[in-house]
Amino acid sequence: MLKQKILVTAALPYINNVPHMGHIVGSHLPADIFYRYCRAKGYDAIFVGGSDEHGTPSAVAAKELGLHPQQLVDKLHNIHKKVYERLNIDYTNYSRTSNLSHHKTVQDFFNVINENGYVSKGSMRMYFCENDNMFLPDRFVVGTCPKCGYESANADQCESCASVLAPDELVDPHCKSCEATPIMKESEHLYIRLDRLAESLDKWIEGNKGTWRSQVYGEAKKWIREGLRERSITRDLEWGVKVPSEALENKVFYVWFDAPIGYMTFTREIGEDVFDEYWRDPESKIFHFLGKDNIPFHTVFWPGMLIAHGGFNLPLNVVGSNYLNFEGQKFSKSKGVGVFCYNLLDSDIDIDVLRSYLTTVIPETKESDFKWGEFRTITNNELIGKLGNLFNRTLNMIWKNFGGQLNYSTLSDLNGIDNHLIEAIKTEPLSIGDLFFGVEFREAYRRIMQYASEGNVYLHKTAPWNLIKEGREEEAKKSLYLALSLCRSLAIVSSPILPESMQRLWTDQLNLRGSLSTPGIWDEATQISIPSDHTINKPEPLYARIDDKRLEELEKHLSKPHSLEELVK
Ligand code: B3M
Ligand code: ZN
Repeated sequence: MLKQKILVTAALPYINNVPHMGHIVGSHLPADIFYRYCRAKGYDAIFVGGSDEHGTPSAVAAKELGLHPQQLVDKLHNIHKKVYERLNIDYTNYSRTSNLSHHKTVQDFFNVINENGYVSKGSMRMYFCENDNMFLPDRFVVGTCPKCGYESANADQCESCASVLAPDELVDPHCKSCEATPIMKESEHLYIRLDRLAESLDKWIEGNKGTWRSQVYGEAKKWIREGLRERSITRDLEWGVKVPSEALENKVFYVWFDAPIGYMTFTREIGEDVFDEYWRDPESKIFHFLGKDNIPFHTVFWPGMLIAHGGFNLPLNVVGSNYLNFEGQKFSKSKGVGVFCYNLLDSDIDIDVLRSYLTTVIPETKESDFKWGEFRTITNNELIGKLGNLFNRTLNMIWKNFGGQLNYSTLSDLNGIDNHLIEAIKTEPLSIGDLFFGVEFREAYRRIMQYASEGNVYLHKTAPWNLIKEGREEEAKKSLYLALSLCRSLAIVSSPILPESMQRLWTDQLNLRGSLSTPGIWDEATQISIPSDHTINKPEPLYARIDDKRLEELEKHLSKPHSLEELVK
């Protein structure tokens, strides 16, 4: 049987700053957990992403710093890459849109949709700053959002209400660099005929109603209902992917035209055959993970581009999330409100402890909040109190009373309590797996902790320490053997969230062979198969409890804002 192909992507972060915790919980982390699960389940999965280096976000930031955009993105790309590595985000390929291979892919893509009749040319009135003698696309101009009244909206999208704007819609616009009020000037541009794509897009969106999160479906439908118009796909900028000159001279593509094609480029960089397998074979499934403001681009514009091109798979699921706040406020670097990922690079924080907490605040449907107090509670009460505690108690008893070796295998004299645990081992990993595949990460986390609690209850009820004292050694061994089997199962099912510590437990303490990243390992979590003569190693606590002092230390270190100047020095 052919293995199911699954392509996982995380939204390509703009390279005008370092990653923000909101991006981590909104795309990179859930995509990583999902990918790790798919691989463990034995699907043929790959995970691609990269830096979104074009467009006005990086051009504006570079201008402010007096750098060429290329210099800025070179520095920042490296920082981004390191931060994702530090967080153990297991990209198969984390690349960048400034690669020449990407430019070529974008131009070829454009040529096809142009030939297919989905591109039109027209003249558009655009903001132009007479002072700076330049057109002011997207983030080169700020103004008031016509939809929600937010005063620092960018020309292509309002950060506050996530509305996508047409290039001339801002109220009271002014030039970002000199504050002057721009004039309107005619410029020739290319448009994608979304109006002609509306019907097929709507049909496709309807077909996904049951699969997508309801807010993602709702957002997509809202766009269709409001009526799709042609949208400009070019900009008067030097930084970006050049429009082929037969189509239009001296323009680059709009960053939201080139960026999603990056998912293709980065797959193709792995191999041409890999590209065909994941993008052309209709059996393959594509999952995009992204934040709230990226939803319209992934449910309407990007699929519209794919339909206009033809021959490629559309995403199966567009996993859009909501926003993350910080202690009840919006993240803000200028106000120093938040947790800033750059600080992870020189922090000794245990990444799995952080991933554990972050998983519980993935804003799957509603906005959520990063709270240091909760970080401590989740770590001490859930991660350590439930999971770590079960590992510790079980392994310590085996270590201290039996020298690490139970010499027990024939499961005999099973009673109701034993059978209950055996049943849980047979079924829970499958339910937890379904939650991961259904992108319900918070619920998966809760179920894992509940599964660990079953082990703690089992130990409490069977009380092997008493059995040992009473000389009922075989019964004590049976109880510890089953608890050990549960620990092994838990290591597998927790590994998508806690990859590093579970591997440490697996190798150093459980003394089991191989890697938890082995494709297909998942179903072993339902098996009770530890050999009777297996010997464990000396147990150690996996995680350190967080006390007041430690919490304060982490908070202080990770909340330090850094200016862009300092980062690109
Ligand atoms: N760069 C927006 C962002 O960083 C944008 C995503 C592109 S995904 C193709 O939030
Ligand atoms: Zn100006």
